[in-house]
Amino acid sequence: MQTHKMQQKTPDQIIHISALSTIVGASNVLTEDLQSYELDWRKKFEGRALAVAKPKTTEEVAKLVQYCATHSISIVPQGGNTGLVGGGTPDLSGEQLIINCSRMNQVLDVDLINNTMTVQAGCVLQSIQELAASNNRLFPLALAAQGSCEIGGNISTNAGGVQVLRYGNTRDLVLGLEVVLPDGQILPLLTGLRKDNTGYDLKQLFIGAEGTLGIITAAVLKLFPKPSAKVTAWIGLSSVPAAMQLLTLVKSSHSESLTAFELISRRAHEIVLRHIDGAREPLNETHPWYVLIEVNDSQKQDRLQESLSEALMQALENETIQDVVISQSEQESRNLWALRENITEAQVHDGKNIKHDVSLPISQIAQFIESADAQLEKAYPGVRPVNFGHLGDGNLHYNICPPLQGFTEAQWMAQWEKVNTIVHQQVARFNGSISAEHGVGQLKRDELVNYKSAVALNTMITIKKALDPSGIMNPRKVINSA
Ligand code: FAD
Ligand code: 2HG
Ligand code: ZN
Repeated sequence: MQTHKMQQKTPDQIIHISALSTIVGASNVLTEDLQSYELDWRKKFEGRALAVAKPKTTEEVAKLVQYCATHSISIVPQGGNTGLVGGGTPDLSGEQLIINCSRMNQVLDVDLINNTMTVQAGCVLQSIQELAASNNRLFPLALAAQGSCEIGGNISTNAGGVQVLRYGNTRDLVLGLEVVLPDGQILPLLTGLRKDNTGYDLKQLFIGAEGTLGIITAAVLKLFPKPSAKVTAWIGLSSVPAAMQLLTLVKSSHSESLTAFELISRRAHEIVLRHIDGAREPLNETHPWYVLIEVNDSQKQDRLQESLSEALMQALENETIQDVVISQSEQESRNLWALRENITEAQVHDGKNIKHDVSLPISQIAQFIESADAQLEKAYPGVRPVNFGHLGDGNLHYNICPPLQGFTEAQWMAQWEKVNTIVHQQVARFNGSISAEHGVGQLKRDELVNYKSAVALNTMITIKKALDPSGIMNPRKVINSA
């Protein structure tokens, strides 16, 4: 990786860095080799920061923010830096302070009667899942970046992932929060109460705010019973309408046991087979579409396996589906999941693509795909949509690769806005949203004004100005409030 030398600092900046160092310790204010903080996961957004401060406690965060507020220094909160919309990347000014929460990784409490876990914001998602499991509980937020994303980042993006169908988005998994406001005050909402109607539910403002309203320092998370049985199936189908029919069928046969219903196009699957070591074709023949289903429950493993087999045999008989393999062990389940979860990583190796993270009424998905495919083909003959996503939630990752000939990577990236416009106009036509789960960040900020009502945008700006009148907290992310 290319290293970046420290930019020449002005006398004022040197004073700031020294003052910040007295708050968190000199070794926790980084000013050199910042690329892993200044560049986003996809290498699409890159900025230059004044420094990266790495606090350990809420009090340190509060002092850092107070200092920044007093000296008009803009702040970019950051967790694991796996975000896909540039929300955690600073601008190019070299004047913004990244406050990275990774050292705030303490578990503060596990309450097995209230079924809650209280954690600092820098806890890595996978470590939270593992601690829940070791206590015979489930923390159900799950996504491919779980080994490096942090709960503060998950909450700030209201992350979705692969179990939303059963357990909801991150918003549904948070009972309480502690937040440092843009003036440095600590807002104490760290409660594990399941009922609290004492006025506005303030925590909701910060969930999904992408760090624009304050820095989340800790959270109380909901835990669930750990399922005793889990079955995964990989299914080959001929069309998206067939996948939608299957969704209806499995919802009625397995109702709340259905935790995941993921759609994968043949093109997405081929990319994984091509680029991911150990990836194997699970079915004998190829199919235009695949669905990965997971059901879990507190019944016996063989009973759950039997009931899912029965439902899928019925779907085979009536030709809703063409073929199916059902996991017989935890390892087989993991292998099937790897085929789904590695799509993003495999796409990185396959060349640059133009991403879309859209949500639609589930009933409109097939028509949306047909219509968006047709519009893109008209504009770019031979274009290759790589379609996959959380069909059970109506969430598609409709990522567009260029035609095989005619575009260099740079030329294709230059089409980003035009391709976005074509796709997002179809999203609007079918009453969808241009950001289902990844957020807005800088990637979709300017486009948002075309798809959200003026009243909604103005209400967002009013809230931003009320909480952050000097605009220091992650400025120019999500909305332009200046
Ligand atoms: P960062 O990237 O560091 O930050 C994200 C945003 O949150 C930024 O705006 C940042 O300013 C803000 N922020 C971070 N920490 C705080 C804090 N403590 N207080 C206030 N603001 C803060 N997302 C999904 O929803 N579903 C998926 O299935 C999914 N799969 C992914 C798969 C891969 C391979 C990758 C690379 C990403 C995926 N993502 C997915 C996107 C990403 O992982 C999530 O958005 C994740 O929640 C970001 O967490 P993070 O800690 O990396 O946050
Ligand atoms: C997923 O569902 C993530 O795997 C990433 O949300 C989607 O790469 C993407 O576009
Ligand atoms: Zn996703």
